[in-house]
Amino acid sequence: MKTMRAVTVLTINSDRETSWKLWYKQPASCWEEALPVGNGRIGGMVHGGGQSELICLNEDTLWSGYPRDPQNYEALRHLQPVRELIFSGKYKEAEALVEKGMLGPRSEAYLPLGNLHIDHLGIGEVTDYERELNLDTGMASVRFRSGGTTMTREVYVSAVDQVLVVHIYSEDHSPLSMTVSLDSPLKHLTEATEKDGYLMMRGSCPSHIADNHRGDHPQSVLYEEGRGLSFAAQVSVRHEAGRLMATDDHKLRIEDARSITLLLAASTDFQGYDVMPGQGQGVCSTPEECCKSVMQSALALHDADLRSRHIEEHRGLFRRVELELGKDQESALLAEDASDTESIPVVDKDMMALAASKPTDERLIAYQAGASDPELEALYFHYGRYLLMASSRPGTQPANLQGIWNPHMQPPWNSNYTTNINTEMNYWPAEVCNLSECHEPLINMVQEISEAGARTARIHYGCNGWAAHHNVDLWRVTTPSDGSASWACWPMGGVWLSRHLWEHYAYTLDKVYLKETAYPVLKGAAEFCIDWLVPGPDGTLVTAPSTSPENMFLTESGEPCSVSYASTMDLFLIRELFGHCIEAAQLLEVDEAWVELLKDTMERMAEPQIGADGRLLEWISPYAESELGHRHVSHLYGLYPGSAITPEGTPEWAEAARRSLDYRIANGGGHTGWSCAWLINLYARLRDGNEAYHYVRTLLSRSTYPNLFDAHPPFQIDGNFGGTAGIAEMLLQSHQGSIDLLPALPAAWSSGRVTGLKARGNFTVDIAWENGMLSIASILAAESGWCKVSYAERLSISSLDGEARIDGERVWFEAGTRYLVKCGN
Ligand code: FUC
Repeated sequence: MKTMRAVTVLTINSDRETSWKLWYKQPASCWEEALPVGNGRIGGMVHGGGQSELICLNEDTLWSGYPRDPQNYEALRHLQPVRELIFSGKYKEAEALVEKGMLGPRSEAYLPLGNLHIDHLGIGEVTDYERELNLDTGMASVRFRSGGTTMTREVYVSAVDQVLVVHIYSEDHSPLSMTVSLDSPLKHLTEATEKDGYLMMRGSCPSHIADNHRGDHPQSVLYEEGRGLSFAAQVSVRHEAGRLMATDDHKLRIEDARSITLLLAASTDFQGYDVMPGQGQGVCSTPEECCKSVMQSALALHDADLRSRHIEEHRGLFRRVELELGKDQESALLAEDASDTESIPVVDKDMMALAASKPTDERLIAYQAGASDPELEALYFHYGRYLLMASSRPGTQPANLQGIWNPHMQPPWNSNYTTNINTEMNYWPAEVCNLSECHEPLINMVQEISEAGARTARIHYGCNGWAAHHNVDLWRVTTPSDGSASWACWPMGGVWLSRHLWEHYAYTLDKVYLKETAYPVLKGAAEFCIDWLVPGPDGTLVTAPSTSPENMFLTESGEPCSVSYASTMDLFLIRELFGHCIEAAQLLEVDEAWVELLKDTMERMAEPQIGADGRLLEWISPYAESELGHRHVSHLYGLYPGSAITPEGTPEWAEAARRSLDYRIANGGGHTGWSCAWLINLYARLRDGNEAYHYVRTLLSRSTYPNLFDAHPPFQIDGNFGGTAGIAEMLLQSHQGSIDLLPALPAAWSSGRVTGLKARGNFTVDIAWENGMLSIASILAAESGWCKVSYAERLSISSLDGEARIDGERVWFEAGTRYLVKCGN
């Protein structure tokens, strides 16, 4: 590497109006066609009907249940017998004993808040209909002609002012008349108040939602006085001209207004995972009071102010990243000319407009039929970022299985936090896609389950530290769920989640956060693991009982079984956690003796194995698998999201991982949305851009609803987030202590550019490429330090004003200085 002449990077100037929009020519005919809006706390699914609008509503603390003690005080009685059965090869008996004596209750469920209905009065035929979701403004809108005028409805949820806003107006101020109402599948009462022009819905949540898949539970939705959350939603109407009245059926009726703005506030009395509903010391005494106080502040703002405050805040996050995936080879040309100025390419607006000229659902259908549409792929990437912003913001609950959008009283898998892949996948894009603050709700939840999980570690397993299992809910349940050991018997939930606390540090380098927030949690998770590891049959330290999430092997007698010891995933997870703890302790200069204990434990631990056929084994022995194409690929954790396996550092393991992956897929693997999204990331880590791209295509064409929500099926949001992370991982990696540019660029994206991605070490990275080769990259460091930059070819690197300090393969990055990277000497 050597230096090159000074250059200037031009600002990228893409046409956001066309590139960041989902749009349709007809209203949603079902929930999976409606468009999501949200501020991390309040969610809406906008159906966009012409005469009647339906917005399905959510509030992120609206769950069934209450703080209860889910610990199974009998579990520990069975631990030693289970281990003895396992170590004597009696896996089936061990599994039966786990299921009989060591499990706990199911998690509670995330519930819908209700529906906002807007029914226009006196509207005739609707023509020239269009609706859209503009990712750049965070607004859904509907526009159509009726009765000689054009009507528009805009919907957004403001993170600044904590209200959902619906603004309705007609082009020529033709009079608007409509009724507005609220309802809910939960127990509720609605009141319409004419004087101040508002609706108030008050309701209560069930104390428990039971699994009723087989339809055999006569009381699967249980209400108990004093044992469920209370909630309220308030809609206030602001209208220009006209009249407002309350109707006998608890609606508001507005007649002949020039424009109408509806503001919706929502709240529950949730005040902490361990606080009994109604007994907290919150800012407001009731959910209704909360709504009123939020509403009062919002009503003090003019419509235009509410709108601009929302858009400004939204864009502050959304516009950090841009992406173009070579929609047209020529348009992505590096604008290099004879002058001394070099630039990252400017978007060709005409091409963009052409790509976006088809409605999103039609584009998706064409894509499913094999059309190439890299702009749709870029839109999908941005949609994942949008969805994270809309479902996870500082101070809110983390994104659950459905983000924050759920219309069901008994949602699939309780719409909970499933931590054996799904919850973590939701946050894979958070750091790399420059939405670090959206990671915060997950980090808070992990802190809380580290408190709750200390009891589980002690009561279930007699261990120090803290443990969580595969399901977590609003009440921070950390015990195993009921059901099959294949999912329930997995005390590694806390270990995987702890990775996210480390990653947040690795990207931000925030040492105060590391010391005060991350390290205590990581340490507690590691303390549990130290106690959980026991000598196995050959004397190495192993986990027992151990499962490989949801998969089963065949016992000698051919029976499917999930329980054995030292599953490959456990070994990768624990080693990685110990590694993070060692690094953190050394950075913070604490716990020297404990670091030695971790190192010694790692040396004594069992190692993942490679089988005779060259595949990375999923279990400690080469058992036959009961489902060859199982959707989970837990044993490949070390390849992604972990970084123990890399083609450069551990080529044998990388080859073994690839063989496992190929085999899994050849037998039908990757068949759910999230499973497919995982494959993108895994192949990206194997630096196989074309295979990774194959699964981008599969995800979009096979596992995506018309509103671009991920289809497990049914709707589950993890695939959206995993897909977004996978696209980023194809363009930039930083898990090996270096900034790796275009590590898995597929032939299909031969030219393009991305700006604003983050690399570990708090670097912001822009990359442009042409004909499959790096054209130019720009790297901006937030902190000064040495870092390697790598690419398939030799690179030259210089700061904008000249020289760069180079030491072997490393470059000195001066904080705040932009460095340019090009191919060549
Ligand atoms: C795990 C997966 C399922 C589903 C559920 C929410 O149990 O195996 O496919 O995603 O979580």
